[in-house]
Amino acid sequence: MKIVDARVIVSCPGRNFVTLKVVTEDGIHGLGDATLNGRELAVASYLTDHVIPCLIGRDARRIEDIWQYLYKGVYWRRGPVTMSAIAAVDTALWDIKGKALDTPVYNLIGGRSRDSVLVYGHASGRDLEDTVAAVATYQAMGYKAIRAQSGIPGLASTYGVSKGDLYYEPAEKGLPSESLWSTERYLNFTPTLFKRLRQEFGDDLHLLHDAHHRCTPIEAARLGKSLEPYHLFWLEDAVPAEAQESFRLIRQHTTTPLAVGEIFNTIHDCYQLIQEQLIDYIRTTVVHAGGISHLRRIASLAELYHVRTGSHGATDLSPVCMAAALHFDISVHNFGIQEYMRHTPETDAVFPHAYVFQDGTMYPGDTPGLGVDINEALAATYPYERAYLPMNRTLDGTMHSW
Ligand code: EZ4
Ligand code: CO
Repeated sequence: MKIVDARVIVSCPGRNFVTLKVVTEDGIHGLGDATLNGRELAVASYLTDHVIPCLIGRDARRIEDIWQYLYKGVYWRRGPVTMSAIAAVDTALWDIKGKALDTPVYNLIGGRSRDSVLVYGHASGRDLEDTVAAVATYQAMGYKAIRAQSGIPGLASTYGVSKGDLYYEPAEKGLPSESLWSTERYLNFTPTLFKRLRQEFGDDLHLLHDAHHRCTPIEAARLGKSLEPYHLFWLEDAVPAEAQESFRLIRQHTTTPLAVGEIFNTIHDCYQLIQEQLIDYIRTTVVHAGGISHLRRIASLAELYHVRTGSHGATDLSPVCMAAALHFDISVHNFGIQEYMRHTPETDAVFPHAYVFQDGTMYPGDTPGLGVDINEALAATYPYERAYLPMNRTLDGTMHSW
């Protein structure tokens, strides 16, 4: 089953997506997401200029060999650009294998371990009251797990807070904007928010929170400790995670469950966190951590240490990644939760898919392969538009961790 064609499709149906389409001599095609927020064209070039020429003529059935060929066979290993490109190839090959064998991808990777996949949605508001209302809206939509982010008193804008509608897209067209940040104000306000949410919604609703890598370890420890009475499902990205040992300090001070890893690319970024049991959830994703094949290796290591999966699923992870994530989630034993930020109707029209949301959970569908496709003609009507996430400075103008 030779690969006869592969091409990269860049499209902007509301936000930029990079999609790899691989075609075999039998006429089967597979898709892989290769979107790297704000650096999309780097991955597109990596694939088009350096990977695709080496793929043509290879046997699409040899997923593991092709993964190792693109990883071990190349001098430059790891990094988000490389690993997103490898992920796209790997995902497309699993899609092809499923179609060739006429079965959903989850059946190729152990079969279903559960009936459906628990997901969490993003509720946010400009202030506390607004956030309470947003959580109520998500609960009414059926969500059993909700991430709550709020504007902070004294700060003009806060990352993660929607401008008010369901389809929140954090990347902004044009050059990056800059926001002002104060960890002190954030740490003073956040326990008040969760106290109120527990009063309002009771104990059963799962509440999550994302600190977006903005605290130092001791600040994160204080945050985790101050949130303990409100028993969060998790506190995400409490610190920038280049230094895995930062989590030792946080762990010594708090029982709030910790999640990290949406920007990790390989098992090498998280094996220490997992083996020392410094985290509870690993957030690596199909698209940014080397595809379904590598994500399964991370999950297998995590399972040994009681760490569960909680893959990133923001809007910059395309419906192709979302479909692949759901096949992974439903099959892997130590699944925890899946992030699910709804894509816009424009995006969903470009990527018709079999997965569905119902009662706070998702199901990947039973279509052979991943159950997702791309409408190339429609994709072509949305050309690439430069866009970035906002940046962050402290109140005195110093650049702060993203
Ligand atoms: O900042 O997807 O958990 N979700 C998040 C997202 C990320 C963006 C980065 O590309 O943190 O909003
Ligand atoms: Co996050």
